[in-house]
Order: sequence, then structure tokens, then C-alpha cells
Amino acid sequence: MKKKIFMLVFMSVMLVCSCAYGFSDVNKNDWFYENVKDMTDKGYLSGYEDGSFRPSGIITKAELVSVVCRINSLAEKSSQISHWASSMLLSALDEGYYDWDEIPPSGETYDEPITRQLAVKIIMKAFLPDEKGDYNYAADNIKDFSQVDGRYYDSVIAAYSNGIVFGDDNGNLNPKAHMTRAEACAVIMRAANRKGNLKPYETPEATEAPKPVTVRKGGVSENGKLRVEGTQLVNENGERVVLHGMSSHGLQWFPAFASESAVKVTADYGANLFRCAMYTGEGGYISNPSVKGTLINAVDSAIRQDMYVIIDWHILSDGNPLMYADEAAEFFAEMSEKYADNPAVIYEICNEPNGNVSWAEDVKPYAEKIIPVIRHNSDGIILVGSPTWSQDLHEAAKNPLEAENVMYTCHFYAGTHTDWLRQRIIDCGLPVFVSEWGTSAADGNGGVYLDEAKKWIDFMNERGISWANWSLCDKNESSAALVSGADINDGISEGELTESGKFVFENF
Ligand code: IDC
Repeated sequence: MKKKIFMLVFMSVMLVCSCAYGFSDVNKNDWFYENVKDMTDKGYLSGYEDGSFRPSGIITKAELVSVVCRINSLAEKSSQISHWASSMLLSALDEGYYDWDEIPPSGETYDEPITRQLAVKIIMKAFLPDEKGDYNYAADNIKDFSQVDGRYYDSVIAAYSNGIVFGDDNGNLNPKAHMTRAEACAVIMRAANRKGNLKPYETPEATEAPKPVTVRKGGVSENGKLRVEGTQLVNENGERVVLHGMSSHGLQWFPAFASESAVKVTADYGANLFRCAMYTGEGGYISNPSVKGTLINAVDSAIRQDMYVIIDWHILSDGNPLMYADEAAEFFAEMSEKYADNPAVIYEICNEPNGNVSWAEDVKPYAEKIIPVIRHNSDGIILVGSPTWSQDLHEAAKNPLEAENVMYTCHFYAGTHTDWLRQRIIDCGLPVFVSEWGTSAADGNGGVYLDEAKKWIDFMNERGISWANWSLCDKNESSAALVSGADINDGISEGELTESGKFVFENF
């Protein structure tokens, strides 16, 4: 008995010793050892937290495609859905590695196992698209060749003829069976190494660390009172002005990031605008009027920093602005009286109408109620939203407001809103102000989608469109500019900006 136990212990020590550098279930004499090592050393695929690699576990469509994309350094495309690999899958689809019906971009099959024939096609298209093969050779050597679907013939034949894929011990390909992780490593690494020039994969660094500006530019002392000319915002001398800055998050939740020192940090990095998002619902002004104090403090801070500042009546869950129109009228009467002669202040009267609201029946009548209230005291810039979370510029364009110094807001989130919304801005012919945008998807999370965000920045720069980015806070969501727990009372250190924050601060 004792002897037996000793043998068992001895054998398990032996087992541990023969493992490959870390993975408990990959051994030096496994047929896939070199491929798994190559794949994981280069960072294309990793093992599990428990130290295993699970070589005989199946690989999903999303996993296989993302590995292929990493090896080929494909740029990630922005995607409407929030799956971790969706942006890589869209890039691969775009490159023609697979067809729409094989892995629909709606994502419902992303996490399903991939069939061997589809995997072979993707791998061949990605790495050896020009290789051909010999039909007779493949037909002779693959016992179950008749099981292969016609659309995969070419790839399977090329893969066999080039030694990228071998059959199982019985000479079968099993084209419709699932591929294991070990098999995927082997087939992918054979094909990728054949193509050559493999660079290790590193998680892409967003941008370089932004730096504070040495001289502040574009502030109120330089531009004075703003007005709208045609579609453009202009300064006191009629010259084009573009405002860039951060939006606060909900002031009822994150007052610390709307303090004077927080606002100042953004100005130090080049912002000439700050937006104070005062939610009406969700524990905001309607149920908690004291949040107005936080708002006034933020507005005054921005003014002292020589910045333009937006007072945002942040409707959101209360999608119809008419719901609290009386409260809005009272609030804007007070604010416009308080800041009557101050050229810094901009009034945003309804953040994002949404739900069952129309421009003609709800938003326009609301604006026609509030604008005269503000005009009683001030001829400052007024920003007006539109239905569908301030995207229905085309509706407003059919039936615009008859008022001076009014701009229409367009809100976008790079992971959700793309070309079509830019086209809408071009087509509407209205003066547009992007008073809120994010690098994330529309829920404030996911991504970040910096390639699409860059397209938006370029577009806005070309057209001289002003913007405020959502949001200056440390909430654990990807649109937030600051990492959780960041303290910006003493300035910002590099580590305190998120990927989104770095990108946005660079673009002030
Ligand atoms: C989001 C916040 C999130 C909060 C949610 C509901 O990022 O933390 O839980 O509101 O209050 C908007 C809105 C803006 C949203 C943002 C992201 O104006 O309030 O903030 N968004 O979803 N419109 C489109 C996106």
C-alpha cells in the first residue's frame, strides 16, 4: 500500500515537471506543444486563470477570428453590439475572411463553436489567400471529402495540398465537427508562419499622454460674446470660434468632478468649454433642487477659468421636455437673470428628448416656450435638442425655430453612431453643436471606439463644430475620462486618465 502511494506521488511530480512553461495540461511531448507555445508566447491567445490551457476544449467563432485578427494586426471597426470581439469580427468580415451568413454580424452565433471547414476557410483567407491546391490530391487523401460543403472546397484543398491541415488518424477531416483549441493553434500557426513576418501582439496603447498647455487660448477674454452666423458659431469680431471641452457627469452623483479644481484641470489641458449636466430626473433637480447649487458653483468656476460654460437641463428618463416645462421656464428665468450679461454662458434647454416625442408636437413648442424666457434677459447662445436622443436633426430642419443665436445639438457615441449621423449633420443645413459625445457605445460603456471617434473628430474639425465630451468623472464605465478613484484636485497625472480620457484630452 505504502509503495503504491509513493508511486502515485512520484508519478504526479513527474507529470508536473513535464508541463510546458506554466500550463498544467500542455506537455512537451504533446503533438501541439510547439504551436501552443508559439501562439501564447506571441500573445495571440492565452490560457485560463487556473493555469490550464484546455487544449481539447472547443474554440468559438469569436475566439478563432480574434486570434487571426491579432496576428494580422487588423484595425478594429466600430460595432453596434457590445460583444468583446465584435469590432474584430467586423474587420474580418470586411476583409472577406468569411461571409455574412457564416457568422452574422448581429452576433448571435459569435460564441458558438466553429466548424472545422469554416475555420480552415478563415485561416486560409487570412494568411495564404493566393495558395491553390490539387483537387485530385485532396480528394484522394481526405476520406470524407464528400462531406465538405462546396463553398469550402477551394480552401480545404489548398490547406491540404500545402500541409496546413492533416486529417485524423483515419484520414478524415470531419469538416462539420468542432475545432479544438489545440487544433486551432496548430492550423493557425502553420499557416501564419508560412506567411511569415509575425509580430508579437500587444494590447494597443491608446495615445500618448496628453500634456498641459503652456498658454491658454480661445477663452472668453479672447472671443467675447458669441453669436450664430449661418451654420457657424462666431466671436465678437465675426470670426469662426470652435469650443472643446468636457461635460460633467450627473451633478447629483459626481459633484467632486465639477469643482473649480476639476474644471481648471481641463482648461490647463486646452479646453475652452465646460458643460454642467444637471439631470432633471434620476434624483436630479426635480426631486433634489439643491443640485442647482452644485451647478452654479461649476458655472462660476468655469467663468473664472475664462471658459465658455453650458447650463444643461439634462432630461433623459423624462423623455418629453414638456413634462417639466414649467420648472424649466422658472429655472431658465432665474439663470438668465443671474448670468444676463455674462458672455460665457450658453443655455442647453433639453439634453435629449426621447421616447414617444415629436419635434413638431413636443420639442418645438417647448423651445418656443423657453427661448423667450431666456431672451427676456439674455441674447446668449441657446442649444436645442431633438427627438431620438438629439439625433433627429432632419426633423428640426423641416420645421426650424424662428429665433436668433440658436443651435441644434447632435449627440453621438462612436460605438453606435457612424457615417449616417455625420451625413445627417451635412444634410440638415442647420447650425449644429455637439454638446455631448462619447468614445463608447450609446450606453456610456463598451469599446472604446477610438478609430470611429477619430473620424468624428476629423469631421467636426473640418466643419468647425464645437463639442463637449461625456464625461469628466471616475465612474467605472468606458466613457469616463478618469480611472476609478482618481483625485484631480492637484492636477492630473498620466495614470489617472482612462483610454478615453487620454484621447479626448489630446484633442482639446
Ligand atoms: C449615462 C451615464 C451612466 C448613467 C446613465 C443614466 O453614463 O453612468 O447610469 O446615463 O443616467 C446620453 C445621456 C447621458 C448618458 C449617456 C451614456 O445624455 O446622460 O449617461 N448618453 O449612456 N445620451 C446618449 C448616451
